[in-house]
Order: sequence, then C-alpha cells, then structure tokens
Amino acid sequence: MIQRVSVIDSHTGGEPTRLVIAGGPDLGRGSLAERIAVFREKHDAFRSAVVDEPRGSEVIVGGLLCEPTDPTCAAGVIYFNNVGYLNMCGHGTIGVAVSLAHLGRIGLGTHRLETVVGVVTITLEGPNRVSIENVPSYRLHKDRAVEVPGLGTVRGDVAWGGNWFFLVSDHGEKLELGNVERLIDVTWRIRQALTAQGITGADGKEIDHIELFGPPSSAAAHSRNFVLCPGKAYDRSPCGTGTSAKLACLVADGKLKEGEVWRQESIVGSIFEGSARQVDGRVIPRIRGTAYVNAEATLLLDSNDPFCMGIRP
Ligand code: PYC
Repeated sequence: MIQRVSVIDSHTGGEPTRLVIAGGPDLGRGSLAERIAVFREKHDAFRSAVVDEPRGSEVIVGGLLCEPTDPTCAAGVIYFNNVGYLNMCGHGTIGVAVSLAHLGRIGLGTHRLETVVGVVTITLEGPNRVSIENVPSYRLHKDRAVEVPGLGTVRGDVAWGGNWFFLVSDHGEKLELGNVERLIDVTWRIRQALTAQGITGADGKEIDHIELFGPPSSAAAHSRNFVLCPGKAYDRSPCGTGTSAKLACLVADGKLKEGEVWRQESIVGSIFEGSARQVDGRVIPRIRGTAYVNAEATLLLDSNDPFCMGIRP
C-alpha cells in the first residue's frame, strides 16, 4: 500500500521547513495541545517518515497543517523534528506564511496562526518577506552557572521564546561555519550538563535549545549566534524562538528599548530583525525574515519499503 503525503518545502534564512498540507494523520478536533499528544502517542512513525532519513535529514523541521480551533486563525500548525515535537518554531512560521501564500491561502497583510503554545500573528509583507509576532517571552534566570565536563563553569541566561533556551555570551568559541563540529560538541555538553544538574525552564521543563552569541560578521547585524536544536542539528537561521528569548534578555537588561531593532545574524550569515514590546512583564517579540518555497512534492510511503517510516534510533 502506498500512502501519498503532499508537502511544500521552504527555507528561511537557510533553515528548511517541510509543511505537510495533505495526507497526514487525523489527530481529532481537540486543542492543538491535545492533538500534539495524539500525534506523539499514535502517529510518531509519521513524524519520522516525513523528516528523518532517507526522505529527510536531521536539519528539516516539519509542520503539520491543521484546522484551527480558533475560527479567527487562517490555519493551525504542529511543528516536529528528527527527535520529537517543538512547541513553536519561528523560522518555521515564516516558512509556513510563505508556503500558505504560495498556495493562495493567504494574501499580503496580517493573519493569525494557531500553534501548540498559543496564537501568533504572521504579516506577509511581500512574497518572501514575513514578520511574526511571537508568543510572550521572558527571562527566567540571569547568569546561571553550570559545571560542564571538559569546559568548566559556563554561565548563561535561561529564557523562554516559545521553546526553552540557555543563552551564553562568554564561551571563548569562534562562531564560524568551519567550526561547527566543535560548536555542536560544546553546546551538546552544556545541554547534557543542564539536564544532569537539574537546571530547567519553568515547571521543570527541559532546556532543549542552547544558544551561543558572538560578534557579527556583517556590519548590518548586532550579533551572531549558533543555536543547537533538540536533535543535535544546528539552526541555519538565527532561530525565531531563540531570537525571541534573546530579545527578552536584552529588554530585561535595559539594552533594548521598545521599538528598537536588533539584527541577529545566524552561523550561515542570514539575518532576522527583532523588536519587542512589553506587556504584563513579558515581551512580545516581532521577528522579521525571508523565506523561499523550494519544492512542491508528494512523499510516497510504501509499506513494502523497510525504511518507509524513516531510519530511527
Ligand atoms: O526558528 O524557532 C525557530 C527554530 C526552532 C528550532 C529550529 N528553528
């Protein structure tokens, strides 16, 4: 038997998103938080089939387009990756906006998109240019120390930007593409040390994204980052939720005022423009970036194929 799955592939500042537009599992009519639980418990093989090898790679972030529960939303989306599920995804949301426009489902202007952690807005400013207003973001801990085997004491901030991040500025590493193997090793050690030492986000939530900051290579940017994602891939974009977490820290430190623009450069040189407004002690981040659709495809899930549902550990 062959299951056909329609996808739109895009990339946002170099980071890919594969949006499933038809042929995905029926997750019911509950809230997106309920539907992601059904996805995880009953259809995890589908996640792997879409993003893991041999059809995908650890770099791809998947999105499952859903009917929203909120009728004011243009769509709902559940994000996933090579090892599991994401609460929110900034680069993915920019990619979803451009993909929905490509399909003729949205036009220029502002639209609402339902995610597992709340409604975000997407403003299509041009065929490839999008700004998103993300979920409320905040810093939980400033300058938290973690003892990292082989590295010693590393200090960083713990912040929420739709996912949990540990943000490190003082690390002595070169943020260059030629150094990514070392950067993956360093950030993976930090992540494991955080878990081992019980340093978490709110409600004991695991910090599964590690972000290093350094000087930008472009005079147009304020900072460059390297972001390790949960499945040990690094983000080619400046990471929308990671930039949101950074904005929350900058605002908390008085280094960014409402309306000021922060240009965050990624490890591959792509740039997101960020700004923030404050509401009830949190910041509402706005992230602007560009995305391009690079494939319309039908995935074939052939039940005779031994690797039909992806290569999984
Ligand atoms: O842009 O928020 C983001 C993101 C999370 C993981 C990969 N990209």
